[in-house]
Amino acid sequence: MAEAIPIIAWWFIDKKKAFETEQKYKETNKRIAEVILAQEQERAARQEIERKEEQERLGRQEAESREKRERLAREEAERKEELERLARQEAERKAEEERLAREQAEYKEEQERLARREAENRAEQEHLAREQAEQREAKERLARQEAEHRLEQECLTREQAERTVEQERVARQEAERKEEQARLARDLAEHNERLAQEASKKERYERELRELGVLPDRKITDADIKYARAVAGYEEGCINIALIGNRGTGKSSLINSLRGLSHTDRDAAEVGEAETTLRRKKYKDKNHKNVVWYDIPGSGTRGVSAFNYYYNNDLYAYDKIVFIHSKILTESDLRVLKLCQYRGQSWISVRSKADLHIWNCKRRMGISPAEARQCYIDAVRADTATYEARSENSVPELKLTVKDYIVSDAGVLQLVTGSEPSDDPVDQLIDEAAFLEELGLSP
Ligand SMILES: Nc1nc2c(ncn2[C@@H]2O[C@H](COP(=O)(O)OP(=O)(O)O)[C@@H](O)[C@H]2O)c(=O)[nH]1
Ligand SMILES: [Mg+2]
Repeated sequence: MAEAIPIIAWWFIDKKKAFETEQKYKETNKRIAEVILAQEQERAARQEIERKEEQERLGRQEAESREKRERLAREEAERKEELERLARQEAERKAEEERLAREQAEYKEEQERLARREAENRAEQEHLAREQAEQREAKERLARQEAEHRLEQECLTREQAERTVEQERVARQEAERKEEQARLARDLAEHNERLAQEASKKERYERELRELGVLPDRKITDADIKYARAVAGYEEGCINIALIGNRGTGKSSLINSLRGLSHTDRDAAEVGEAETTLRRKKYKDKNHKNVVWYDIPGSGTRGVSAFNYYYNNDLYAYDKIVFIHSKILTESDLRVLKLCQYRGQSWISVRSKADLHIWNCKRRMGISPAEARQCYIDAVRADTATYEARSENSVPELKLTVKDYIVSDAGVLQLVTGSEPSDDPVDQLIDEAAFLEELGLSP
């Protein structure tokens, strides 16, 4: 309770203070209201003055306003006019602007069109440039391709040419090889042919030699020759000439004529059909001191080989053999001559008794002596031609070239002694001069 007393005291104090404050406040408000009222009256009086001044001012203002309104009306009219003008101007300006805008738009459009054209042109140009570039590129590519192609072609051509050259070289080599082979084959064939020819020739040669009677074991030695010469009375430094031929062919008669002797001369050889001596006889020659004559009877016969006849009669001993015959040469006769040739011995063939044969010819054929002479010469020449034909198959070494000297003992004697020639064609000389020349006895 003690505590509640101060609180109530405080509460009364407070209440008193509030009351006093409110009283103060009411008095203030009353004074304020009085002041405000005085002020309000004063303000109303002032407002009345002001209202009168205002009315006056308003009257003035009204006049000014009227004046102003008239002025404004005027101004309004002017302004309207001005506005209209401006509107017109505006309209014109707008029209102008529109026109300008249109022009601008057109211009713009034109510009755009031009720009488009330009762009199109540019695009076109670019396109063209691209196309040109492409074309150029294509051209360059083509040119490159062409160059490559040309290069390739050149390369191919070169290769082709090289191939051709190579082929030609190979062909040439092949041809040369073939030619070489052919040449070798030819050489071989020729060689073989030569060998065959040589073999055949050797065979022929050996056969011919066999036919002649020349055998490998039968050789004529130097000693044989020396002995035969000693037996025959061979004279060194002279030409020792043997006349061979069958009996009765005229050997003895011809030796007499060659020595310049007639049959009746003391030194003359015995002549005649009856002469049967088979011995060899030697005759010296007074007219030709370097010649010695030998009369060798008989000749090769059918049963005796040429070699045997040649060997048996020591024919190898003489420097020259004169084969006398008065008819065509037989095979045996030719073999004897071949043997002389084989031995490298000098020989000649003489057809004797020309006068006798011509006279016989004249008588047998009933022709003139001159005709008979020519007829006989032709017949002998024809015979001579057959000798070569008959030895045609002989090897070259044994081929005979027979020159038959047609002579008569009288003709030879006439030449050797230098006696008068006969007018009778039967006795006229034929080969006598050539015969003597061949013997080295030219007058
Ligand atoms: N008409 C003629 N007869 C000749 C000739 N040669 C030789 N006779 C003859 O022929 C024969 C024989 O001659 P001969 O010389 O003894 O021959 P040989 O045996 O070879 O010696 C003889 O009667 C000769 O008179 C000639 O040239 N003319
Ligand atoms: Mg005789």
